[in-house]
Amino acid sequence: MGETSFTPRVFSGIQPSGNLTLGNYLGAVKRFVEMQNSGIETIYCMVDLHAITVWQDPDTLRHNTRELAAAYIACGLDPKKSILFNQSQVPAHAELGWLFNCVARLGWMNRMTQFKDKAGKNAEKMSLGLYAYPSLMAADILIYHATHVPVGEDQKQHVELTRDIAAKFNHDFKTDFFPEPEPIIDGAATRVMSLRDGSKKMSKSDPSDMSRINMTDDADTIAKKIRKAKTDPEALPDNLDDLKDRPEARNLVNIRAALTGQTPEQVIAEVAGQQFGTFKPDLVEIAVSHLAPITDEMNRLMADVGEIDRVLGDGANRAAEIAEPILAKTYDIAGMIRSR
Ligand code: AQP
Repeated sequence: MGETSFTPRVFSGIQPSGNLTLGNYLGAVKRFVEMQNSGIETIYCMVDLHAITVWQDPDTLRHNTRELAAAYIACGLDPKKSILFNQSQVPAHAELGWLFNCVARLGWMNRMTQFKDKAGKNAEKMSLGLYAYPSLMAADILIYHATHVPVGEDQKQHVELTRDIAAKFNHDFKTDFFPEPEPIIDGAATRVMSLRDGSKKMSKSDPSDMSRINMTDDADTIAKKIRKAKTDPEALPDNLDDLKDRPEARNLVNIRAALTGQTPEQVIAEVAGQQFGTFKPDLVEIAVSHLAPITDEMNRLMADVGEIDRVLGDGANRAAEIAEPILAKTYDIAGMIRSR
């Protein structure tokens, strides 16, 4: 990790906007666990305020937030080592988000590709919150003075915008109060693609359930989805360059590499010459043996939602202890009187 004068601290979050996918797991949660286990201070959030930038049924949102918490823990996040909580329980996120709405420029927001992807041709009908999403994300990170943000490839632009917001705040108020955090994007699966279309990323909100593997899928469902994953009739080559124009094949190689802890180069050396009729059943076995214990543990944890809520409440208290003094200082820098 790069040099900074701030104490290293990791923050990241995931939206409880649907089933956690294999993409979220390999691109984000698996990396969250590695960072936690490296001994650095880690804060991980279920970003429910971000989820409501598109419609969420309230009961489903509650369920998805708890299920995401269960997934975090089942994947190896330990509430004693990492701070785990849902965003709306720490109001400082929304408060700093408002201040940052007044720092970020419209032109910056207009360049955000995620808004364009999600809004498509319907930008006029989208919520104002979806447009301002990156500004709240900057607040999520900077309210903890986080220095490192593990994310998948698709979130790189938002972390870069966070750096721009920190730099502009520091410049406007002649301070060095906020760090400029670094995105941490590495590993074999920084962008897991849809199983149905190698040009689209795997996503919780894709209308096709066959496009993704959910962390709640059972072994038969995982097998069916991998068996039906779009591929091509060619055998696998002996080097990655030859997969350049075969995005679906490259995606499955990357998934196998991320699940086994190998590099894609090592995988291709192992599977060179295989047809998908051989490669896919092996991948099913690898995926099921890796994911089944996580799914079982999630189901066990979800049987006691009271305990999950207790973990989230405890995490929120610990998060607020860090966030509140940073918010108070930010208000002070910006000239707001705090006399209560
Ligand atoms: N396909 C992916 N491959 C690798 N990483 C991914 N991430 C998301 N999709 C992939 C990473 O997961 C983290 C959480 O993402 P999020 O919930 O904040 O929102 P997102 O990036 O918009 O993810 P989804 O699954 O596509 O959610 P919806 O459909 O609700 O928008 C981030 O670190 C992200 O990079």
